[in-house]
Amino acid sequence: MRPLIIVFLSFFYLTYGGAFKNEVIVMFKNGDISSASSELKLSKLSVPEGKDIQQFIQELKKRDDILYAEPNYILRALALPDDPDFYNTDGSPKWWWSVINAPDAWDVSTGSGTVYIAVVDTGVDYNHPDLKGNLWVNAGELLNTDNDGNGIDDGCENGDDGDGNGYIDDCYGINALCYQYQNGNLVYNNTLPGCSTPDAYDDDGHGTHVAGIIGAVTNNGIGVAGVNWNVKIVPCKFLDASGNGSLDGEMICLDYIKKLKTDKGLNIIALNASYGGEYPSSDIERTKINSLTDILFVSAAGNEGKDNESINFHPCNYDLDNQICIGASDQTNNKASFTASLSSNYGIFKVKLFAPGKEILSTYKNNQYVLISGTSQAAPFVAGAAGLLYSTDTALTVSQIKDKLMFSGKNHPDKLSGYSYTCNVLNLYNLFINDNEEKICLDRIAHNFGDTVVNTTKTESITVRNTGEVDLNVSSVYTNSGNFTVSETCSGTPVKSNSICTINVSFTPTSVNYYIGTLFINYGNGKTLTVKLEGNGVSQAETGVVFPEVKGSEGCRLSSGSDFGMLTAYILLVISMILRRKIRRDG
Ligand SMILES: [Ca+2]
Ligand SMILES: [Ca+2]
Ligand SMILES: [Ca+2]
Ligand SMILES: [Ca+2]
Repeated sequence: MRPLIIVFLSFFYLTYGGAFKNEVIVMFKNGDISSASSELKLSKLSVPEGKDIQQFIQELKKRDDILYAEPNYILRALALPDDPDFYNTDGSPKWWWSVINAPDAWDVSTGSGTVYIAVVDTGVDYNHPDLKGNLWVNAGELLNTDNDGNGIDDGCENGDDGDGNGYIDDCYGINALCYQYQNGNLVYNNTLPGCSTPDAYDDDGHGTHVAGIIGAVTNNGIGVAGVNWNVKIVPCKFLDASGNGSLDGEMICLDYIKKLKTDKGLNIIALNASYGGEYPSSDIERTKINSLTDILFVSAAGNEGKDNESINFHPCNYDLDNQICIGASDQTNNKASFTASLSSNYGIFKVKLFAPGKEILSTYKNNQYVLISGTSQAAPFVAGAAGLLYSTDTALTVSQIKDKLMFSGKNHPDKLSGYSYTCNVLNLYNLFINDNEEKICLDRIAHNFGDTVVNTTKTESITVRNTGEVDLNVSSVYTNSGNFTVSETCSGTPVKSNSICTINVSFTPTSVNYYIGTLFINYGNGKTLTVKLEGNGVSQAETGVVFPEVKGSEGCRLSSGSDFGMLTAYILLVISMILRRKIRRDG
């Protein structure tokens, strides 16, 4: 594909641009191209200072001795990995790699072994051959001896804190289930439930799957590809062999990751949090996440098909500056359905970006590969993308990385309006370009005004957000029905990136009738987004029903008093990991 595109550009570069150096390649006529033995003589000329490359080419073409003159186009290695499970049987990449345009992104960067990403989860199978090379190993804990010959470095099983960082035998991260907070201290106790190993060995598989999406060893001829071909994954386990954990375990992991960054200097730039639960906002959890300075906390939106604007889903809903919450999309860039009853959670403020999360193939415990669906799978695509972006520019701040991830995504306002803040789906290649596509996202894609008395008016505001990196230009807004009228602040004035404008739509039924209409929003040089409108015209008599007052039930109210011992309450709340549908890979 790529060579064909380059030929195309060489004919149409005046219109289409294309990447080239400020140099011109010329082919001379005196090379006698009719002679098969003759070499075609080429020369590379720098464009003279102050001269436009197109002008320079036109001048060269007028010379009698020059046959062709063209810009010196930049060609890149066509990075496609050799991992067999990167491809479908027909040779095309798996859909999720195509949707996020990974092959083009990998021409720019395949990651860096000096970039660290934390996976706080069920652990990681650190013996998996498709992960091992991309896992961080705590060298300070190793003794490089194996006196009992069991294949495990003695430093990883001698019960000593070899590097003095406060954690026993943490060669491959820690298992937070082996620790408990006592009087402000963290105490190690290997008899605690779930403490099968002191390190973050994965006895479930979920964390291993997440880690493979972020950074399976790629182009190694086996298994799957990862967003980063090179990266260092730092695991911390707080979810048990059933995928369940609690807030105290999560806090132990967040402390551990923070210490590795501040005390050991590991360049951890993102933390993947593919877990969550419906529980009230926790000041402790919020404070700890917020204290992860210079680390992007990537959380999953949840798998219950719920609106996170109306439920307490945490940690997604903290919506902190150093946090980004991710929904799951499918092959068609729609909000993903996982089963008949389960689908991605959503939210017009809380869920910032969508990423692939349906039947994703990745690494699994015990040297396996499996397909799993969920927002647990979507989040690590984004955590991985943060690492890939950072690998090309280590001056980027967390806030810059977050903005780039959000606003460089591929815009699908017809599918994701009402479901996310940006209506964008992660796009790896766009991370590396100045993306000048105009993007839009509405807070809904349809509105029903309901019963409305004839010849009265109901008005509803629709919020339009610019979710691209350039100004949004709305050229016109109108409806196709006189019963739906518009007043708006969008057209005529450019809307800045991440800013909003408002469209007020009014419904005035003129008879007892059911009305439908369409709102048209024209933007971005020829694009149109439509909103479905409906309303029911009723007579005054039909609306005369008086509803009885409904009183809240005292018994159902949640106590929020501090004397209740909220920390204890939270710790008792089970945080379950976000998934549960596993599909064993055939063969
Ligand atoms: Ca040993
Ligand atoms: Ca240690
Ligand atoms: Ca040790
Ligand atoms: Ca591989």
